[in-house]
Amino acid sequence: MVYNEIKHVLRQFCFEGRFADAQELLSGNINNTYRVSYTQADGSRRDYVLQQINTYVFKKPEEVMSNVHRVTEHIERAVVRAGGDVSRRVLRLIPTRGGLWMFRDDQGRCWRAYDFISNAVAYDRPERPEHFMEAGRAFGNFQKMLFDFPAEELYETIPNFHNTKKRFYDFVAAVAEDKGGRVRYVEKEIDFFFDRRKMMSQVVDMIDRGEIPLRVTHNDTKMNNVMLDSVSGEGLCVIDLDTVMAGSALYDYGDAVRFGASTAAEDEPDTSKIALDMDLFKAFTKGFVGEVNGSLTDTELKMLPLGIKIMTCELAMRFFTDYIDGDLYFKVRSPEHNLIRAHAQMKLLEDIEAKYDELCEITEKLVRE
Ligand code: GN1
Ligand code: MG
Repeated sequence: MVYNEIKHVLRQFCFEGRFADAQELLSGNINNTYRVSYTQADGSRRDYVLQQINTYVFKKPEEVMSNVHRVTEHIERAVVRAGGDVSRRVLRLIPTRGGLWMFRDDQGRCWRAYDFISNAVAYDRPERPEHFMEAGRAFGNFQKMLFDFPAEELYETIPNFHNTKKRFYDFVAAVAEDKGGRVRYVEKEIDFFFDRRKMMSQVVDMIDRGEIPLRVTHNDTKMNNVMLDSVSGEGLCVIDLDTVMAGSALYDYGDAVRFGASTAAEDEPDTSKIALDMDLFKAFTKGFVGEVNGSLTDTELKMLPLGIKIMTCELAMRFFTDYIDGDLYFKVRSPEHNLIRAHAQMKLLEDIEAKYDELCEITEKLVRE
């Protein structure tokens, strides 16, 4: 089955060896991802990642690939300078036989390929706090390696991606339009976002006033977007670079904590199981701050916990807006999936709000260490 979906694409890429096997990887919410294995002349296996880029989400896939190519090259140079292993510490694109980074098939579907990073795992949830500390180090290091990359040269692959003010207007417009006929059932949720409108816009306002800078950021820092060594657990490489563009360091930090320090999955239907795990929060913060301390400004370091609040609220509102729109953006497994996800993020946000002063105190302490 899987093979039938991708067989017309396989011969387009410079994969080495003889095709052996393909399997779909299901953890992403946006692109379709496959792991493909090739048998080498000496009998060993070499694996690649093949992805179909979601062009509803990424309207200009060539620009996505240009960003990914430039950023991975930049990181590769940094890894070489630091004497690291480039086969494991940076994503490496596989070109098409025509020498491009993307193949567009005759149905207009866009494909790209990477080397698969061997003996490494992308966890959906940290199994131990050390895993999450390593993720923090990996995302912090990712930012550090890109501090000298000119942010303004990157394309904005999804315009206004973390512009929470614009996201709020989109939410209001979706409610007014009520495409899916679902609004009358969700009045409480609507109030929830109106109550947090001011809170959500704080980072956008600080950027506009020049109080914090735009940097090259990842913008989708889920724990499963970082590969850890399967034996040592060491953070190796950040993946899923489609949304790398100019953004705020607070958002990268905040989105990672939102996802990885939650006690339950992003779509846990039983909200009583959802809270922010303080040990995981501390572990990530320690790893992240250890890398970026001295590079981020004092204001950025101080405001890190605000990033957690805003990213959680933004995603709750994005899931909710997509539910109202009739599920156009995120892949869903049931008609209520987006609403369940929104409720889960709303519960998580309430817990973050209750713990906020403590989050700020701990962060300040870790910054001073
Ligand atoms: C999407 O592609 P994936 O699953 O890593 C989304 C993120 C959300 C996330 C929530 C391009 O990420 O913004 O935080 O789902 N990516 C895009 O799980 O919208
Ligand atoms: Mg991903």
